[in-house]
Amino acid sequence: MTTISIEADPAPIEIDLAKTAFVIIDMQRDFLEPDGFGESLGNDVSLLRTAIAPCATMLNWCRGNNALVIHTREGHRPDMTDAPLAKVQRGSPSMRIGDTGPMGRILIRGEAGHGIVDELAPVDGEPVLDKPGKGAFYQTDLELILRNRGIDALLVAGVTTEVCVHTTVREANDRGFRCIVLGDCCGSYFPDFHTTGLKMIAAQGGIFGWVSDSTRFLSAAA
Ligand code: TIU
Repeated sequence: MTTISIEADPAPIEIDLAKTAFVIIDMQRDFLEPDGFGESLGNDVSLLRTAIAPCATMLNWCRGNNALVIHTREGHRPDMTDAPLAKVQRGSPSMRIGDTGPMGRILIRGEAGHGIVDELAPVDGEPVLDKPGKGAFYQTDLELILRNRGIDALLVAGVTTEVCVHTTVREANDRGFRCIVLGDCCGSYFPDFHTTGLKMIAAQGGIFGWVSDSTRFLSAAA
């Protein structure tokens, strides 16, 4: 057991590293690179790319210290039987889920755009969860994996802060997991949503969890 105390908002938090997982949400080309789903919705994808380097640093630390790393990807089966019509038809994007773009069919499993960016590519032994929704617990075996490994705290990273990261943190919090969101490892197409999204997590005594960053985590873990 290695217990460390991480500086965080609203207060420092103690975690046992053996009971902690690093969960990286949806760091996929479709969200982070031009010509993917994010851009098809009218977003500037460069805003998310600041999260890549700190996520890579965290990954490196986790791999060197045998911490459980879990990657998620948002996307759908090629036949799209798991894609709600209400999701596919939402808004007026330039391309819809399932349409063919420069990185293959948008948000479809197996396509290049659906894959995780090269800088954060999963390695053997790191579970990769395919999720059809925004939350990483919805219709996945994430909770089973975490319970089987005796995990009670999650270091959470990924995109976007107010959409898939927030949804996942809320789901995890209701299931009794303590979430420490690493702000510099997250990103949003809307900088004010990122800032407010993080504030919402730590407000009211940490209503959804704690907010810290990779620097504060690494100095606590050193
Ligand atoms: N992964 C994730 O956040 N999916 C989204 O669709 N996010 C947006 O901000 N659109």
